[in-house]
Amino acid sequence: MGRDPGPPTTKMVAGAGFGSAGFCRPLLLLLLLLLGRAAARGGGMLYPRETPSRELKELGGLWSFRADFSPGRDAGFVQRWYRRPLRQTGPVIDMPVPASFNDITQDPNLENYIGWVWYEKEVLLPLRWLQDNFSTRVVLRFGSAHYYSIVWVNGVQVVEHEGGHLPFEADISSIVQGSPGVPCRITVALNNTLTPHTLPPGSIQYMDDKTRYPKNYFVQNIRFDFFNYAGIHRPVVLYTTPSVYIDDITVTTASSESVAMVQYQVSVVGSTLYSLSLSLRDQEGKVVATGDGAAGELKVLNPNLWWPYLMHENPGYRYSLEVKMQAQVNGALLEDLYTLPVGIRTVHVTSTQFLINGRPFYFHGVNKHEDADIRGKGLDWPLVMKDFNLLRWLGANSFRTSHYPYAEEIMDLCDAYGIVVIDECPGVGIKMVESFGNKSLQHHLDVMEELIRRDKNRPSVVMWSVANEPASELPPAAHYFKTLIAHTKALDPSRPVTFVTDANYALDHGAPYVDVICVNSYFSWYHDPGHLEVIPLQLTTQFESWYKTYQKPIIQSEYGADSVPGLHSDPPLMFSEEYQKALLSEYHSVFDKKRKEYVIGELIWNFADFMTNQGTTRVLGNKKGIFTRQRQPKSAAFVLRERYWKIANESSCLTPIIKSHNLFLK
Ligand code: BDP
Repeated sequence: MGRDPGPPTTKMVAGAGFGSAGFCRPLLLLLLLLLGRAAARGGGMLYPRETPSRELKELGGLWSFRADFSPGRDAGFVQRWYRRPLRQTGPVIDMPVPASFNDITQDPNLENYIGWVWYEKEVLLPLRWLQDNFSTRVVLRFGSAHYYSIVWVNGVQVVEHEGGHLPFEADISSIVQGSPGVPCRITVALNNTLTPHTLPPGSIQYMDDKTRYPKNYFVQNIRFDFFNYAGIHRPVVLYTTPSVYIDDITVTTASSESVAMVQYQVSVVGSTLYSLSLSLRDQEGKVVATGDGAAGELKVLNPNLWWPYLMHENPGYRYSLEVKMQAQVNGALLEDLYTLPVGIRTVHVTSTQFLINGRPFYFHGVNKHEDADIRGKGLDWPLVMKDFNLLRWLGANSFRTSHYPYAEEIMDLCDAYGIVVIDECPGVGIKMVESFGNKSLQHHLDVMEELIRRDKNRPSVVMWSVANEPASELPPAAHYFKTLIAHTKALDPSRPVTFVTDANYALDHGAPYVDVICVNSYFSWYHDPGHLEVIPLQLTTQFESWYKTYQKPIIQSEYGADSVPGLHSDPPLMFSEEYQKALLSEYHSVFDKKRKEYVIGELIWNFADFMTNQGTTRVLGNKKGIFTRQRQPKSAAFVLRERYWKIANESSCLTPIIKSHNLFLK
């Protein structure tokens, strides 16, 4: 049942790939030398929040920007652009942050650029951050930047980070506190080159046949199906903490109907002499439990549980855990306060069910992408809100963060609205044998560590996905996934772990280690194109083979068909809206039989159309969205909406409430 992935997705780097603007081997060497140096650091990565002891300054807006078009793409390092204002090094343009840089200008060379780009912002810091005898700590934090980042402040390198989609930060106090009143110049060098050991992997291929390609011509090969957008994709902030501060908080929850236990662990950095006190408040502001010390348990009587959307009249209930740290430093009292939203819920997997708070949960949802016109993968609030409104309109209760971690701001809304998440790391397109070696594995372990550090306290996250469609039929996949999944479970024993497969059930070397089988299939699309009549048999066989082999619950983690909006055909032909609808309906009739047994979810591919590399099967991107890239519904969206609301109404004991929500949402 494995799908032939076809030829590698190859991006021809128009203009940027040859001649004087070429990307020569030394640059790749520079990146290869750097890769791996920026391993996951210890400590926490709490989301920056304003509290009585912490201030926040957002650095969004226009930054100076310069792509390094020098032949080796290394002029920025040779000439040390970070040493002076970027505008003094050559021509700069204004670039919005957060956003991908690719689609902002009219320049195709920038759209397809591969190599180092430079960003810069000058900021003035409030004097009070700099004048209190070093008792304030100033931190510079990036929500994400794609792919490899090096950051300088006033010409001093402060952090290096490998990988997009996850946050990184640097304590810059010692640099800025020496010079109050002087603007703080933040310079970022970013490289979007992918190698066999990055996540996702990729490779640069030099085309040396002089009869067919100009000198120095190269392409970047990737084996994943979305555009490799690059830039500073998520918010950049400066925030403060006291010099002794709450570095990390870990919360896990257990509950019965009448009592819940909230286990906590708090780590403090900067001193060993401190005291900690904790209060848990409900949404009315009432303190329901208190505790102290770095680890302990809070007992909550008659808890309000965190329920998924459409499973309760008040989904997404979160308490506030207020953590207060006090320390004596040089005779002065330092106090740090941090408030963490906490949802109380449990997750269990049996051989046929996925249980949330002990009740069977059926995933009726979507796969998404962070993707939109112009901004690419940049966080954009209007788009985020529109997507959540569409999800709820659709009656979707869940999504998978295909194929990388999404912005923390998006995850916050999942927590708040009760949208259940399968949280996927950027392990997509792992197809080459060399991507299963130790170097790749070590990086993958680091990425899981960074992802879990970031999202471990989120009630919406019910399962980790360590990869999408790797070549798990290759023998080295056995050791790779055994190690990776064991590591993930050791980091977080409270959640099930999966990866998403399209391999044949009998050949998959990773499946023995997962808790839930997540399988993608494209019957009557990539296989037997045009033959809708084969779906019932092939899909039934797929489910039965997997279940017989593993006796684990199954999620149909992708299925779908491209449709060009406005293209109609009856009888349905491929790429028409009717074909997309008909294909979904064929799948649905099988899901309806198997969800009475062990199928625990269906996630459509995809929520919305999205940009990919150019290729003969892509029409301005992938068109398998049930919404267009501009978030307008195709006919299939209405089919899915009928279905999701029907399933929600059938499976809930809160039918009257859901019905009234339904009316409201209509
Ligand atoms: C699946 C991939 C997904 C693709 C989809 C497709 O997981 O990333 O976009 O196929 O081809 O195999 O539409």
